[in-house]
Amino acid sequence: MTSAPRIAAIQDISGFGRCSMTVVLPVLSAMGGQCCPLPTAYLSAHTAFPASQHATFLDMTGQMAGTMAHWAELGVTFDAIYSGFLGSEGQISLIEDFYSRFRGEHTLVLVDPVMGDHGKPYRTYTPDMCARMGELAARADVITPNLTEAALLLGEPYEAVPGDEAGLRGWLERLSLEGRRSVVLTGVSLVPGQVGAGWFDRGAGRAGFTMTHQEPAHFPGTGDLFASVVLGSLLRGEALSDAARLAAEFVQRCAAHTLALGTPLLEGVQFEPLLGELIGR
Ligand code: PXL
Repeated sequence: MTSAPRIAAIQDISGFGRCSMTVVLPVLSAMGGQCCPLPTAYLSAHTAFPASQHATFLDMTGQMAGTMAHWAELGVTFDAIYSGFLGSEGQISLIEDFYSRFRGEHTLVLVDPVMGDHGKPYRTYTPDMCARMGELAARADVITPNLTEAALLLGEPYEAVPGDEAGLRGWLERLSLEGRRSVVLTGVSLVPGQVGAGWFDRGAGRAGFTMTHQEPAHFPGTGDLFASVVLGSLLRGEALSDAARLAAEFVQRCAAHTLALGTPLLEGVQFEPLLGELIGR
């Protein structure tokens, strides 16, 4: 009996604004995975929308331990455990418990250490929470930080982000924790007009870069789209460098498509019409 790779998706659900669970689920399904959602929080909309007295945030920490116990009772096993935006610091200990129960010899643990962007932490991420995120990420097989998150993980100021290839290779190696984990660093730009990712593959013991055309806009949720494609690709047995290239190119095409359609940037990229490109490759 062969079945689709099964992924525990530990993410928030944002009701409006494509990001986290509403991106992770369709992308991983299109790529042939079976996603089991473990929601961390329900928000009326992602936090990049302007603050509003009507914005809701339902912390779902209270559901997590019971869900894990039920899944353990059902004998569920996972090929991957993928976490992203977290609702509270307490959830990090619960994810560590999740690893203790469900991380098998062949389970791929991907931590997208979602903490901030453009040099600033998201408004719900306290310094203590960022420190704990670093501890969680230390246990991952693969991490997918953006440059802001990479600086936070390395304890460097954002201004220290290297602008050249040699400096970025140095950061990739430091982020790999002496080659113990693989890294895909997003939002990297080496030449004007191009953006992409730097990667360190712990299996191959080497680093490299994949670049695409830089679209003239920034959309929330593209980090989640990127990390989901990387995971889907790795679960199909593709190399990390190929996974990074597929993700960078797919995100670029979704951004270009969305810009052509002209919908509001805060709604995220319109990946839906392009999902077919990810199926059965
Ligand atoms: O894409 C990261 C993300 C996920 N979930 C929520 C967010 C953000 C980024 O702003 O607000 C709720």
